[in-house]
Amino acid sequence: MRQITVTEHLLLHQKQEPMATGRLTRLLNELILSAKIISREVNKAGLVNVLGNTGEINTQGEEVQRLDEFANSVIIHRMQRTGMLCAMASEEQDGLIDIPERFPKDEYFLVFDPLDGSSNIDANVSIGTIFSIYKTKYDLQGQVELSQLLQKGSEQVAAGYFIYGSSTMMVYTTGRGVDGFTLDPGVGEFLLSNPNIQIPEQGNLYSVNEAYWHYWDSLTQRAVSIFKDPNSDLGKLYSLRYIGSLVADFHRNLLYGGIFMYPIDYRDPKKPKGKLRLMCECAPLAMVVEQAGGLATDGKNRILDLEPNELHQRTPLFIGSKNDVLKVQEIFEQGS
Ligand code: AHM
Ligand code: MG
Repeated sequence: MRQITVTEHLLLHQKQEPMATGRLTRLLNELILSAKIISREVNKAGLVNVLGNTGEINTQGEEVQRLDEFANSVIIHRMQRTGMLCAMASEEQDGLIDIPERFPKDEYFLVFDPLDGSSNIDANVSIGTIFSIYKTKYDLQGQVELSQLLQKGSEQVAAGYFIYGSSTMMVYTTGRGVDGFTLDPGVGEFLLSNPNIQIPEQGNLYSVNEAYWHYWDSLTQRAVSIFKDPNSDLGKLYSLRYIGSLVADFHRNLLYGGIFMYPIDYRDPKKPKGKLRLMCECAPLAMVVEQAGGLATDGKNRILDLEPNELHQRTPLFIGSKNDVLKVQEIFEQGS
């Protein structure tokens, strides 16, 4: 059987869109190239001794590791010269990333997490790059204002992730379902391996960091308990799977069915909060999961309907199989 490459797939989709200009396709192709470069470095990290911390701290107070920096700069370097973007935002940088004057600009806005799960790098655990693309009202004239760029997730025109695991995969959506591609290292191409991914309506897996149990409120505790209650009306006992690497946890649950949860906790009683970032982590995965037939909420509201007030806004996240997410939502709604 002839294998379809991701580039062919993008072009096929582009042809089906009467208004398509090919710019989004070109943008995604450039992102794919960036991911191939990151994948190569991730794979050889152990060999060339680039593992380990730089000792620097990123804008959100976390330790930056060398592969994070590398992935961040590869994406910025390649994407800024596409002529398709008016700005970018990265989990690794506090403010907007401007497109230098010498490069042409256009109306797309790219938000990305260059290497999510980077605390797992040293242990050879799967990590990933998450991306989200918006169209903006940028008029090609003056400066881009942050307020022009902050949009809810339902406005995304494309979203997805690359996972660097036992193989490297790309999973993406442009709003017409979700497709998965596996990188064939021999030919250097992503080949269609998981067409039209559908998440099972109900899963067998729940994924959450239960160490925070005592820092959750009683509603959150009830929501998590339901998955380990063999007599719950979900009708079965679930298994716990938690890697601590969002892309890897999400990807597994997308394929096998299940729910991933990162609720608000009260480790700092004065500042209860969720950890994951709305724009560069939650919204793109929410678009993917909805396109695959699943759901994503913050407990009460659809993630894709949340209006961001700032680039690095955080939100609680409950994402995965439809029935599992609805169950959690029911508990939060009953409790309030
Ligand atoms: P990062 O972007 O700094 O790598 O942090 C995000 C990661 C996610 O990949 C993962 O789901 C989560 O942090 C795990 O957090 P915790 O260790 O609190 O369970
Ligand atoms: Mg992250």
